[in-house]
Amino acid sequence: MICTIGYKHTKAKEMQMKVRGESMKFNKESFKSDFKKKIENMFGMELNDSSKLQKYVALGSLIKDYSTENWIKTNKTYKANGNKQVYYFSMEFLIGRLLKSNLINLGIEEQCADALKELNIDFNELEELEADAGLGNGGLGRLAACFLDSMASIGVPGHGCGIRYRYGLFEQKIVDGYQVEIPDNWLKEANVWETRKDNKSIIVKFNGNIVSEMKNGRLNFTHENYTAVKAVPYDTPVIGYKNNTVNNLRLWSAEMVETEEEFDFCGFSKGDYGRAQNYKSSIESISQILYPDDSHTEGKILRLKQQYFLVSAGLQSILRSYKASEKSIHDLDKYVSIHINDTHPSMAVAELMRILVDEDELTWEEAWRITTNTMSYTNHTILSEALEKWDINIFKELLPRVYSIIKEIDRRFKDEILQKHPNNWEKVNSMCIIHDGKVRMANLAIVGGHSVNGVAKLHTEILKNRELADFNRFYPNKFNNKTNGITHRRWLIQSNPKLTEAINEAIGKGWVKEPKQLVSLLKYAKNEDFKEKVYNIKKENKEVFSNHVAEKYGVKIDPNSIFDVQVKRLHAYKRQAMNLMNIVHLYNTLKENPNMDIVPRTFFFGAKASPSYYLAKETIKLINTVAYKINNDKSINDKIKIVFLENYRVSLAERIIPCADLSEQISTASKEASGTGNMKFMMNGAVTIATLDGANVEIRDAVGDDNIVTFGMTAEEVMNHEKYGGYCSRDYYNDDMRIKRIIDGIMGGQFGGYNNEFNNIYNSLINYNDEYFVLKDFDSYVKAQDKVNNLYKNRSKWMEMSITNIAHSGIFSSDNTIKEYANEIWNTKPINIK
Ligand code: 26Q
Repeated sequence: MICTIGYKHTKAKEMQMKVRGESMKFNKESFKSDFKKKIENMFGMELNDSSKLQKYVALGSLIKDYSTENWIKTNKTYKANGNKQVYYFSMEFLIGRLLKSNLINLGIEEQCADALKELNIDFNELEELEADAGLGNGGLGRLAACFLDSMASIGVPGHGCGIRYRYGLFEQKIVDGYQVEIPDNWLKEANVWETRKDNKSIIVKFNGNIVSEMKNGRLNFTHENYTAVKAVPYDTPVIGYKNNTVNNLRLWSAEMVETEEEFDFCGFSKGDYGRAQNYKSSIESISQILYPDDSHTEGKILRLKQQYFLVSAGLQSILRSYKASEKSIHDLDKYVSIHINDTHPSMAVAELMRILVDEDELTWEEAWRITTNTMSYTNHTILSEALEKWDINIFKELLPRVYSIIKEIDRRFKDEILQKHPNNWEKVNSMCIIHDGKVRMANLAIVGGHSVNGVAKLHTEILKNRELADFNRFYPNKFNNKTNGITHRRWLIQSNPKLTEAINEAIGKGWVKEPKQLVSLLKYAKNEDFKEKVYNIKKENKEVFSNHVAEKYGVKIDPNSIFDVQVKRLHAYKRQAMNLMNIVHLYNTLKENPNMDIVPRTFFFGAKASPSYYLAKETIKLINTVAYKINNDKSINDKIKIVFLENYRVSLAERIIPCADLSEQISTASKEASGTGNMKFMMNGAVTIATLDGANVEIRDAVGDDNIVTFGMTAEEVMNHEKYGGYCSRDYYNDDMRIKRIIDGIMGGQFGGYNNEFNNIYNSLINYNDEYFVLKDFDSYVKAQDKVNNLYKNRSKWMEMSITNIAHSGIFSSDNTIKEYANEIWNTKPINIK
């Protein structure tokens, strides 16, 4: 369905005033009439004749209308006041759905739901029609989305800049236990939130060659014979929470240049139309798909094209509007901050240099001052296989001018190193940008900006003291920590309305604007009535979800069982396999002793595996294989069940997290930079079973040892083993009868599966010496799980833990994180939109 959005709706202006209570009050009646008119205008029919999809589209479009006036006003205010603007450059924005969160942020959710009810429309049904905007892989992409929500809600002038992928992260189907990937056609229906801005298109240039010539004593560079790609922006309003602020998310789509004018500009003559047509599909492919990988860098040319496409379109567009303001280009860093989300957009450093030097004719030194003051970079990983490196030959050919600029940055940087450390080539090799035939993107991002931050205290310490220690010594003031956060609006208010209400009744609503106030809930952590209330809310949530599981998966689960949840991308370091080993161990024990006194448990997994990551896919198959056997084994009296949740995504996270009793955060210490799921679970009253990794450490510090169950090696121990050896996983297999039985059982067909089906898992655990210390941590994990079982038996104690977790979760609101970014990195202040 194609949808045209006529947002110049005079009614919208009126409504905007009503929403803000400026003249008449927003009320159900006016909303109903707006809604009916919207259906008539968009579809030429009456409400009663419209389909559910049409109702959803009209509703979304109406809500967008309500935000339009403030969107314009916000923009105008920023321009008039000359406020510093932040641009968050990210290859991923994992947004999910916007209908409900926009209603909540506009403060009209209840009235709209009531009004729809009166019209006999089920709001929840319409909500389900919105496709998740799955333009991200996992944590990094979701963080970008939480940050947008927080920037707008605090009033920080901050905007997203990304790619409008035609297909988001693949849809996962489980067929016979295997993951099958289906293209995510999220734009099949209408995307009601976006506005295409043709008139703001940008030309991005690839390939070709560079000609240099002396002009007025200055060497000028011209790009010739390039391939031109038109970048067309699609803007989505980012609505702040009841504060009139509407920021912008600008996503770029790659298109073929079409008009004769554009065509000439691109260096084709008219007769070349045929040749040019051949480029069409290759050009459009740039914004066609999101790379479904969250840790390996494959070095694919198309990915490099995507990165430059984003960076060049984004920067050109920012500079175009900056120049229109008539401010001096020399002051750019006073008015603009560009934040680089991991190394993926780190070419922004070189691209800004190119624009300032080649187009604005600044000196190299002045351009460098501006660039480094403008750019800042967040590192999200220490996994070496995830550090981006591009082959110089690929780079040179695709981006000749950008490559020569990187070479010059690198040359000057090497000089600087040698000046500080004469003849120290080891230092040069460790820090320089171009090395061993590759461009090291992290090095470019570190050298080219004024700030490098990690995403949790532990992670930042590891960066400073180990992975990037040379850089930290070289730039002692550049490195800093910004612990991740999550938006409590989506992850509590929106996804768990009953818990929200209980909190409001107990401590009032102050926490909504100031999430740290949740700590007042501590007063209720020992209050038996409140515990009972929170317990019952969790139980109701679990009941609803149990019905869904019965319907969708045909598995009957007990809402009174412990809901033990591990949902996140599938990766060896996240150790879903260890979770599964514990389940198999429990099963083996139960088979021997069916009357064993354990609280019934339902183990939930949800995870997508990168399509080329065989070990991860095999792990999914193993989980499903074990699940099938255990779920159908009557002899264990339904004590344990396993549910693999298909197609884990933002909207599914919103449903399962409020049901969780236990949050599984069991990565090998030092490997998970932060984690953000851990924070979402905690905020919804789950107790965490965790290694001391990423932000788990900060969660432990906040709630205290009595309110979290930790186990396993420390990061220090892991890193020492990595450095000095001394671990032999085969010994654990031979010496621990539980481990031997589990692995032999799986490999010997105890659960089914064809011969050698789980060889990759076996090899990684035994023959390749278990890189992620699964067997080494197994015993302490089993003990921790046993502790959970005992704790849960004491409901009063458990609920005290649960409430204590909710109470301390306020510090993990991304509002706090964004305030720190704004103060300490971007040097920008929140603005009040009247
Ligand atoms: C790179 C090159 C080619 C293709 C794909 C990629 C790629 C894409 C996505 C590499 C990495 C990612 C995503 C990484 C990610 O999500 N990291 C997570 O970031 C979270 C937010 O900071 C942290 O909480 C998690 O700990 C971290 O794993």
